Amino acid sequence: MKLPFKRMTQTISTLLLMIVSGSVLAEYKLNFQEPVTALGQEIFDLHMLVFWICVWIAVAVFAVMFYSMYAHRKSRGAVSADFHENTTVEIIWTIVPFIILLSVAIPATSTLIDIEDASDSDLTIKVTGLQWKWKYEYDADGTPVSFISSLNPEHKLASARNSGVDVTKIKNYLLEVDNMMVIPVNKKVRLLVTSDDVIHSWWVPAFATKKDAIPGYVNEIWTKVEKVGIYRGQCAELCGKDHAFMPIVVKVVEEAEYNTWLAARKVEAVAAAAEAASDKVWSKEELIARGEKIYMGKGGCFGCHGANGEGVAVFPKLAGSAIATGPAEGHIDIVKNGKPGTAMAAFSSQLNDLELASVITFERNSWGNTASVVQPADIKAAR
Ligand code: HEC
Ligand SMILES: [Cu+2]
Repeated sequence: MKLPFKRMTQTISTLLLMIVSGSVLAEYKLNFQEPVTALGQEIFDLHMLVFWICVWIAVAVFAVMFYSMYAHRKSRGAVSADFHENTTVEIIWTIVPFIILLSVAIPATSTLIDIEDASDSDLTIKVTGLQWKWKYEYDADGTPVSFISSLNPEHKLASARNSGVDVTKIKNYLLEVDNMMVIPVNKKVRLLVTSDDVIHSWWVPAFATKKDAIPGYVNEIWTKVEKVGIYRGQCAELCGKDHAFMPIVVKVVEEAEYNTWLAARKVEAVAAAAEAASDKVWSKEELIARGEKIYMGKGGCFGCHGANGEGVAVFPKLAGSAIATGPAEGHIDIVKNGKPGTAMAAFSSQLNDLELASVITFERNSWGNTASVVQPADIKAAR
């Protein structure tokens, strides 16, 4: 009995300390994030309108209630009225709520129509939720440019129990990605949101943009950001073990900078496709070096299999594992096609042949594993 009570008092005093201490107060802010889109402002204003209507209703109702309890109390000899069916009262309590409802419904409907209106957009980006990262696809004058945006691995590693890292010292903790989504300022950007596995939700509070990413459906939203800057959000739909680790970072830049960025991405995309398609035979070292980057980055393999192949929680270790040290075919098969019904996804849609060969070779030749090298040609043969 004693211990829980002590813990409870400790928790309460810690909470009080947190509220009182200045450093926490500095980050403690009520209400929505400051909107940087006109639509966000509209939603914010609607929210404030409804909020104040609720506040004034509460004030009025409680004022009447407390006054009545005080003024008509029994000790003063108050006797309850016993009238039945008072037409005046009934008309008032029908009309007043009706007016209140109208005053909310009209602005709410107009805002809702604006939220849904993705017409006349300047560009379209496809956003796909994956466990646990986001994929962004752009159209660069007919050339598809796509990349995966995942949590900075250092943040992920720091988040582990006993990591020894003081996460309060990490800037934008768990809100930092390797590849930011980039959009131009003052342009209407249409987003087509979907998912490859479970339901996720793409949410950037400063834009007031949020939409569920549902496998098999393509949902449409739009945003038009009026201020250059970096904005952060998160997946807002509980989507499994690493739900808390799939942040969204959007960099809003001037149009010229956006065009330069997209052009550079286009060159990269063309080069990567050519590289993956070539029949080049890569050295083991080259493949391992590339593979490690994919393991720790784009592939996100370390999130389940551990930075040192040691396995995380229920996910299998790869150091010395039967598949990672066995015949290449089995290893290629599980990484390409995944294992249905488990958390092991099919990576053939996320990684090209060269990337698959690299990450597989890396796993086969790290943490004490010494298995065969896998070339892009081997992956192609297995496709
Ligand atoms: C979301 C968690 C998750 C991620 C991310 C993940 N895996 Fe897996 N992986 C699993 C699970 C679960 C299994 C076990 C499947 C089973 O039941 O056989 C597995 C099995 C494997 C195996 C077979 C291990 C053995 O010997 O049984 C290999 C190899 C593998 N994964 C490679 C990868 C690679 C490469 C990546 C990154 C491109 C990756 N995994 C990313 C969850 C994950
Ligand atoms: Cu998610």
